[in-house]
Amino acid sequence: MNFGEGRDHFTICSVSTPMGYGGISVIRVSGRHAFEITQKSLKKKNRTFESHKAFLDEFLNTQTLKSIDEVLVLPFEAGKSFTGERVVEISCHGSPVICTAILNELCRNGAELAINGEFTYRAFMNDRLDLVQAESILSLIHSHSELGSELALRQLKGELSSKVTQIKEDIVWCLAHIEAGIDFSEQGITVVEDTVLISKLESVNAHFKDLLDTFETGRVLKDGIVLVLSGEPNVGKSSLMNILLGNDRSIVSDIAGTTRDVIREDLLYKNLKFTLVDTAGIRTNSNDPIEKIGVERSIKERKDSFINLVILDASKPLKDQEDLIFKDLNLERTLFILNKVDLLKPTELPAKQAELKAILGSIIEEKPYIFDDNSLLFTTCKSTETKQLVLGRVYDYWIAKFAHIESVSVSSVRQREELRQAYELLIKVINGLNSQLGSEFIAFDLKGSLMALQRTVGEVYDDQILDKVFKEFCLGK
Ligand SMILES: Nc1nc2c(ncn2[C@@H]2O[C@H](COP(=O)(O)OP(=O)(O)OP(=O)(O)O)[C@@H](O)[C@H]2O)c(=O)[nH]1
Ligand SMILES: [Mg+2]
Repeated sequence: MNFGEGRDHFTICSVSTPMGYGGISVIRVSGRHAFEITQKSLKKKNRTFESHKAFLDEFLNTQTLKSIDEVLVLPFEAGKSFTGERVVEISCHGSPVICTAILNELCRNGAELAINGEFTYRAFMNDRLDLVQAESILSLIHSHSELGSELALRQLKGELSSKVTQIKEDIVWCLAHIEAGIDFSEQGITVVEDTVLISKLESVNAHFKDLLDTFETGRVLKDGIVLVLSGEPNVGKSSLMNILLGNDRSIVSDIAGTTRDVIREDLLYKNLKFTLVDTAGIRTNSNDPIEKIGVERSIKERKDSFINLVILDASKPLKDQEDLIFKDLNLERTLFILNKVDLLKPTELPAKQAELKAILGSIIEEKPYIFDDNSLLFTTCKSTETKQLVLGRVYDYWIAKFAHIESVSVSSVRQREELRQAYELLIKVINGLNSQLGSEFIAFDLKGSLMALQRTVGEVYDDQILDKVFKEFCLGK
């Protein structure tokens, strides 16, 4: 069954605040009969339900005629509510017992219990918001940081949707002219020159590319920054993890191979969520099967990180490092940390830096690697200032390199996939125009691109997509 199938005519109800004990709870009722259903259980009969005007009343059990609670009732007329239908919000005292009793009563009066996301689904169906905005509500509820919720709010206000709409309008203009050109071709009339179409579509594509490039930013704001700490055993990965977190989450010892498994912990820094991942020390000469599994996991984790923090022991010759430490490393996203500098004299640091550059130069022969000074940091876990040093560098340099946190961004995989499809079809269209491909073929691809854009905002949709989007919502939303 598809989302909400056959339920359109139901008046639905649900608790919209978390189920638990608190100051108040809010129960939402939405549908054509929301006012009548609520009225049936109110003590005062024949109330006028005026939109946006709250009133106090007693909510009764209609069978026993006993009062369930004193409630504040806030009606919304159809067209003036979140769902677009008649809505009543009932604020009662925050108790699961009271909420359940009120829900039972509403159901007895003719309402149905809502399913997850059904209120937002109705808002979408009644054109109160588009699919991007519906998804942003989910992001807003689940965002882990202030910056994440800012992005979601900007999307909810329609910033991303309006960018998509601008692109769509340009494509519609081109499509209309191409189709008119097909109609008039027999009379030998040229409606628009190909050069005009090409230049218009190329400028559309440039905007498009910028929008697609924001995906990483969107993910960073929505899901946070994953930092994976890897390196040989005993270099101080777990010590650094603890310093960054400000607590003793990982076990630290001078025994090589202390950390066996992957340890994850979140922290907030400058309103962004970071996920730190401590891993088992990478070495190849161990016969311990459990440690070997740990090493495999460390290497896998590095592939999924936003930034790799590769920790090296600065007090030892760097040339003795396992080659594996540098293998399959995405150098564009690697910050080398030379730890334990407290064991070195400050005068020794430049030589260490040169040593690392030489190693990287010799190991990464196939791809010439330009060593950037921002890719290296000297640290000691003996100092608490190390936290600011590491996170500051990641934030100021690395995040700025890959994410533009001020811009509106695409944040869901679904949106990105639809937009990418639209973008690729547009490139095909431009190539077709450049090689004088028949107008019918060009129009076909341009329509495909337009459809993908319409799917992005939900102007056209398939039920499976709606199912996926709305089932992620919590009950009462
Ligand atoms: N002098 C000094 N010792 C450090 C520093 N950082 C860590 N250590 C010590 O180095 C040893 C190993 O530290 P860990 O943090 O457990 O190292 P690890 O990289 O997590 O090691 P494994 O879990 O075995 O892979 C401990 O005795 C730490 O106290 C540092 O900056 N300076
Ligand atoms: Mg460790």
